[in-house]
Amino acid sequence: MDDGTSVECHIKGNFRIRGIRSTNPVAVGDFVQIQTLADGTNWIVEIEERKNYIIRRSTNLSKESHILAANIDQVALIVTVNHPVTSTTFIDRFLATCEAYRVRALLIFNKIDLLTEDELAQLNELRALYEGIGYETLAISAKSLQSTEYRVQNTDIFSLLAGKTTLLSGNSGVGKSTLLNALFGREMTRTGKISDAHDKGMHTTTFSEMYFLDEGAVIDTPGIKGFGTIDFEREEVSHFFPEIFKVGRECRFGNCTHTNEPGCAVQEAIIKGSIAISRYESYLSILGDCSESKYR
Ligand SMILES: Nc1nc2c(ncn2[C@@H]2O[C@H](COP(=O)(O)OP(=O)(O)OP(=O)(O)O)[C@@H](O)[C@H]2O)c(=O)[nH]1
Ligand SMILES: [Mg+2]
Ligand SMILES: [Zn+2]
Repeated sequence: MDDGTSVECHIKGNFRIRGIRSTNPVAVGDFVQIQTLADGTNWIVEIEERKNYIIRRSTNLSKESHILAANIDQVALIVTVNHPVTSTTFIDRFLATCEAYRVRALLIFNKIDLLTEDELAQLNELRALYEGIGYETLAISAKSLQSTEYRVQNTDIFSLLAGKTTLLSGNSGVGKSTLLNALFGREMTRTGKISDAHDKGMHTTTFSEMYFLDEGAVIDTPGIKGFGTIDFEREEVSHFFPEIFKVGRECRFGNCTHTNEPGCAVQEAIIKGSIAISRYESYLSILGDCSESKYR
């Protein structure tokens, strides 16, 4: 409620938002109107227009989409170089969606305390790659944030989140809930173990919840596996990869898809090494989704 208290609300089974087929018609971050009936039950009767939202398909081929959160100022994508491994395809699909919905995205590399020297080198390469494209990145150990000494030496995370509504997202087990608890300095929500056999998270967080800081708010969400992009047109996919878009303006053909056209500046940049192959592969994988959706 406006006064900061919470109430339990019901929602009618057939409640759907115009135009969006989503598994969750009401998402965390939504502003809603509620009505209280004579029996004391509260019902959501209207969802106010969203400033923005982040949406994904649960699997690339599924028709149902899922709204991760609405009315947010930024997304903090929590990623881990290892334990578990976050794939660059996952990162890039997420970032492309943030670009498409015009939401600022930060990349937070977590669990740096667990990384080997080689993995730390990999971390630095990834940070340089994404910083080069224009994304802000941070490397932290959410677990170490529990110690006061580490907290005072690592205040960047606090300044990045202050005064904003931030969605925490990422694969299961990367430490979203651990980070949330560390930010608050106490156990706000449950954290889970990483499975010994697969080095993967176990989906400990099962629903999304918003937590209010003195200034701003943080939304903890369940870990997600794949990230299917929604309704991108083939021609616009490159708009969501800032560095590919920039170079693509030099291509011979205005409608170049940067796949096999002659005079493609993007292909040249990949050969020269100024566009990362991992980013190009992610771009191609989203183009692949677009052609699949045509035959659906
Ligand atoms: N060593 C180390 N372990 C961490 C760190 N952050 C989280 N962990 C551990 O990783 C495991 C998973 O952390 P969670 O916070 O539950 O992960 P999550 O991203 O919320 O996972 P889901 O809720 O399943 O999506 C726990 O055992 C944490 O203690 C870190 O910075 N360093
Ligand atoms: Mg969690
Ligand atoms: Zn091209």
